[in-house]
Amino acid sequence: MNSNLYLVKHFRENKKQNDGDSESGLKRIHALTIQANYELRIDLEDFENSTSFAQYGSFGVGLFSVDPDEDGYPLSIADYSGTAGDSLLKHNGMKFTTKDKDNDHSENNCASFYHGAWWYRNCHMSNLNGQYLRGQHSSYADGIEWYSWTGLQYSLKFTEMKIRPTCEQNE
Ligand SMILES: [Ca+2]
Repeated sequence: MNSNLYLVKHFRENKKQNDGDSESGLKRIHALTIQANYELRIDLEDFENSTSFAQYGSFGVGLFSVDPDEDGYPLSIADYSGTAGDSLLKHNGMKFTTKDKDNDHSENNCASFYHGAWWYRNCHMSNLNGQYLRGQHSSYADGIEWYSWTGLQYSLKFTEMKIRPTCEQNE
């Protein structure tokens, strides 16, 4: 379980760096999540030190892809519970968009437009790889946003995505 957590952390760091690097992180997440049913927990913290979380009983990327890289690592996500509200189920089925790879449903590139990399639709309810804008900001949706908790003009202080298998059979 610890190694899995590490991988997700690594995944986040990759995504924070450059678009090209996100692929190796996604590749690892894919390799894990095709092996068993994984759950995802997202922890959030604002600048008043309030915390919340969103948990998803089922999470994976590229689960049905013959070539996940070619396919853009589509997100499979279901079964929300938590205190942050759900800001990710609407992204279910969406491919990962970076500034280099436009896989979203917008006529623009959502990653360029909102300064992140994510499973954008047209464009997002959450943007956890957005810019670190330190709380309330006047620009729109280009910070680290989780819509159902703090809206689209509040950039969170801390976020963390963790996954683990829901049964002990694998990994
Ligand atoms: Ca687009």
